[in-house]
Amino acid sequence: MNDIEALAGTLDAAVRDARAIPRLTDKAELDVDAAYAVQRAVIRRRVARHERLAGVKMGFTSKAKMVQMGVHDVIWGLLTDAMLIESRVDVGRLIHPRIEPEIAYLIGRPVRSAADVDAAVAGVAVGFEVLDSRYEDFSFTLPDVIADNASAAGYGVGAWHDPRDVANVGMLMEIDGQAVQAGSSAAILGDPMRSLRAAARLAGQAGITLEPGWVVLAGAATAAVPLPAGAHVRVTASGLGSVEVTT
Ligand code: OOG
Ligand code: MG
Repeated sequence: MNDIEALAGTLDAAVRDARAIPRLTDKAELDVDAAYAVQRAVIRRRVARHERLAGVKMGFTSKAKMVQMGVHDVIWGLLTDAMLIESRVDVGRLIHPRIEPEIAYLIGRPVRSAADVDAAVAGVAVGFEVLDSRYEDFSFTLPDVIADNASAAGYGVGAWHDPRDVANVGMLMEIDGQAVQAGSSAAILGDPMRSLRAAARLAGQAGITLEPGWVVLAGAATAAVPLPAGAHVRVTASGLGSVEVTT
């Protein structure tokens, strides 16, 4: 087994056991390219367990997230169907979950490069992402978080709307009726469409086609907050309605 597979196995076990591990970079030398190779190997393990690829998530596309996590480059990861949250998520199976508000795009036609993507958008929705870093203290370097599939744990989307300009819509996240984060979609690279184009470019460069039915999460507009058990979370984006999840 080479290092990439061994590191992927460590991360995959951390997900399945819901147990935090030390950062990979504490022991291994890991550059960004190797980190994406580990991420792909983690995903291959999930696919081997019959999970299906369901989309792409972008990370650190807003200042709020970069500042919160101390990481200053845009990253991406892959979503699988097993990560989709319909209305409830069992946080007992996660290590130290957080939740954040997202703008989600629905892909309607195969996208092989950024040039294809504008015409391929079939819908836009408000969404949320549940994050769960597999690292102790939710603390990592850039290669660590890339290898860990950008902390992806789960995601949910509200009703799809016809493609429209969402460059600057107000976003609100409430837990048990209390506002915990508020912001604008403009925090996402000035316009979440820019993040979608970046997703198409990065996936294309990696030889991954965005398939019809896939979801692209453009990245959180605000910092993430801890997601406790017994919580009711609502994320609203003006003009896009809201999406709710209980724990
Ligand atoms: C990494 C994932 C970042 C986003 O929307 O910016 C992300 C993390 O914060 O643990 O999903
Ligand atoms: Mg996110």
